[in-house]
Amino acid sequence: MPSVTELREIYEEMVTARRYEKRLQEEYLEGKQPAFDISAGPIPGELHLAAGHEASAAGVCQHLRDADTVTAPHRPHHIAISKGVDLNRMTAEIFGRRTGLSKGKGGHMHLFDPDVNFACSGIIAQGCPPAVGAAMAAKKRNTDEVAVAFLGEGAIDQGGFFESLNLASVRNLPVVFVVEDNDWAISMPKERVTDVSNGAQRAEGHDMHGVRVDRDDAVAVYEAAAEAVGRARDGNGPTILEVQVHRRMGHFMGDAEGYRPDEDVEAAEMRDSVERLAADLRKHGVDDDELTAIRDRASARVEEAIEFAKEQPEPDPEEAYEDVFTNPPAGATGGED
Ligand SMILES: Cc1ncc(C[n+]2csc(CCOP(=O)(O)OP(=O)(O)O)c2C)c(N)n1
Repeated sequence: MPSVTELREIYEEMVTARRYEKRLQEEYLEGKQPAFDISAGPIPGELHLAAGHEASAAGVCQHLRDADTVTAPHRPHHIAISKGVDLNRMTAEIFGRRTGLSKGKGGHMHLFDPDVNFACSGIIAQGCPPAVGAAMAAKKRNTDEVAVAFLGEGAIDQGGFFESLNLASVRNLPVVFVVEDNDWAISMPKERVTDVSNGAQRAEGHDMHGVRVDRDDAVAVYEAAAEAVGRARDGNGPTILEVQVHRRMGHFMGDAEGYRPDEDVEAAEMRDSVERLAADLRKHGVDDDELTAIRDRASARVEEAIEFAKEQPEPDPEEAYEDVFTNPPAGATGGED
């Protein structure tokens, strides 16, 4: 069971992530309407929000240190916040600014912060092999560092996931695969793609541990993650930890969600893990004034990051081909064939 201090920290991270995304949503919509123009406004491109997923990241990352590695998928903000990614530089990246984490060239699905060993990618399940690599490196260096790969339930039939499970298992690596099960992969409901409703069962085929937290509850996640991360840190191998979460919004901003029954959206809204944790904190004697103070602190941090991002310079067009692969390579004068 987390201490009350830890519960407060988890709550603050979850509130920060929820507030952050609310503000991103507002900024994102600027200039994009009435006809949805994805290239317009201060945040061009796609935006995948994670409202309803916060409990999984906050509960897991409470057990992690800066030196531990985390990889995240295309819905990364809550995970980045819980891992301690620099919020100002992350926001500058999302706004496409030169001082962003990837110099404004990656956008919201390509956030890299080597200071806290965080990376994400828009290619689903792509974070699994690098997490296994980081775990292998940690083991070879004789550290007790661990790696955690976050992915969605829609990504767990990808080949890279199975290859990662196999290598993690056969080498007994310190890695945890955290599957955020929100029941949807864009417009595809989970029951249409798999008969295995408990994704953690895939661990059995690889002779490793698997556990599913079937409620969107930061405390339950914290407890399951304590075991999974502890097992990895103690040299006892990998785990699949699947967590039931709820996608409170569309797959991406601008998704009209015509495929999704109203009851499903309403159910997601009813099961709010942030409110659930606030209720837990009240039971532990944390009063409303303190909860308000936590929320105010989170809001102030978010506003500071948004303001910071807006003040940052745009990248110089001449830098477009720096730090990226080019074909032919920049400066090449041509070859034989
Ligand atoms: C290899 C690959 N195939 C297809 C896509 C397109 N795609 C983007 S998100 C997504 C669904 C992801 O669902 P899930 O993993 O459950 O995550 P969620 O979006 O629900 O958080 C797909 C198929 C992709 N990004 N990468």
